[in-house]
Amino acid sequence: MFSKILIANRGEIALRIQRACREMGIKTVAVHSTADADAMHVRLADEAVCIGPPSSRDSYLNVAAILSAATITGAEAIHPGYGFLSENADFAETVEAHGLAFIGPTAEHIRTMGDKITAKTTMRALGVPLVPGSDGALADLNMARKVAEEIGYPVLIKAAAGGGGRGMKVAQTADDIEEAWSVARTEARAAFGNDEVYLEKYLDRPRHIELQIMADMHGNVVHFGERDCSLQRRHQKLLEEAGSPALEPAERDAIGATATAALTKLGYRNAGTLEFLYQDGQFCFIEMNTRLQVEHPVTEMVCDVDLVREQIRIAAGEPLGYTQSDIKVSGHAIECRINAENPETFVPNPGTIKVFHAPGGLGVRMDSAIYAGYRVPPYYDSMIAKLIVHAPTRAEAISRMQRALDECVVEGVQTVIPLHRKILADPSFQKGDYTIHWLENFVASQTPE
Ligand code: MV4
Repeated sequence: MFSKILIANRGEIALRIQRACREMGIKTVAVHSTADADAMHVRLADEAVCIGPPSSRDSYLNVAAILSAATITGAEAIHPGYGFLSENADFAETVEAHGLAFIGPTAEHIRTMGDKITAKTTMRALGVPLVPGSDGALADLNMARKVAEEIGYPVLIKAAAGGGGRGMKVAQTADDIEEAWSVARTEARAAFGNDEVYLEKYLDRPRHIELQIMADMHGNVVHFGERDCSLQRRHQKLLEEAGSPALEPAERDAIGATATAALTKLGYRNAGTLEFLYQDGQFCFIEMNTRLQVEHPVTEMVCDVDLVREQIRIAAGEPLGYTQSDIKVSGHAIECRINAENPETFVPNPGTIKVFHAPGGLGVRMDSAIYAGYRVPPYYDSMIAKLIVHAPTRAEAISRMQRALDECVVEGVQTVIPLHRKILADPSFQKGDYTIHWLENFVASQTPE
């Protein structure tokens, strides 16, 4: 097992990883920008190294500075957290070339899944169900027309280098295809420097359901059930649940068996998430995330597992030590992301936290790196806390989350807590009756001109 790990991240996820390390008797190295000198992840680490100025590009994305910090502190492994360098194949490769363990998949698997076309081609060959669409990249507009005619409109043109909704255009009818083709390509070239695009049947009211996978380096692959992440606005998730209110346990078992068989054949290792669109009882794979995700705690709560501990054990070469039948999904978990934003306009609202009181009690977990007096810097993501609850049933989890939000006090910056209260009180949310479009419509209905 490692004796020292460098955590190449900040905020709540840096603390989350430190907690796992501490329980495993592993020393931690924090890295930080000058803007984060007073951050909790710096205070609580065994050692801390300043790696650059506030801009992420010069600090949390500064590969040379991070590797130097690992070398001078004698760290044996690097955990990238989420965001920043977590899905950068070149970084993973460089870390390993320096003789350190990258706590994540191989650079090759990160690269494969980073290209959405290669990801789909790979998953198709492994028997994972996909959205009907082009078999690989579109060579030209004529090919786009031909595939669209075959599968039927509406269709969606997506960037191979995409993800997060950028470089994506719908064509409702054949009249729109030329425009969608050229706009998607132009956006993709501008955003990613790669104008390769592909085409899919447009699903009009799907849910976003993702499956948590964990694979060791000895050929063992398991899944920890699904998360429903449909409640998002402009591709920013706001509230996530495990399990999905739309799934029967038998559907989970079936897609889980397909996914674990596929990743076993692929030789995948460490944590991964398969993203599906789920509509009319069908799962359609769209993308794979090769990192630990923000919303991993809801899975931890229902499966009673420490996913970061598992990642670290796997990276150190340990076998999983259990099989799929040992994993039970029990009860229901909900996560509310607490962002320092105006709850109506979503404009970030950095500033000093004047008062902070974290909720507690049975089945309540608050993952956060804020404290009273902490200054939320303007340079990074606006998420300042994740409030997670676990209860025997979904209805009880909703009540528990409402109670926990009532206990939560954050003064000094605006937060999205008032929006969470409204969502949790809404009858269609309470029925679990929502798609990926629900939140945008809900927000619009709450703010009449
Ligand atoms: C889709 C889709 C409908 N049909 N693909 C958006 C981001 C990218 N990860 C995939 N996305 C979508 N792909 C087909 N064939 C709708 C979306 C989509 C979406 C997906 C998941 C969560 C939120 C979303 C919001 C808008 C659109």
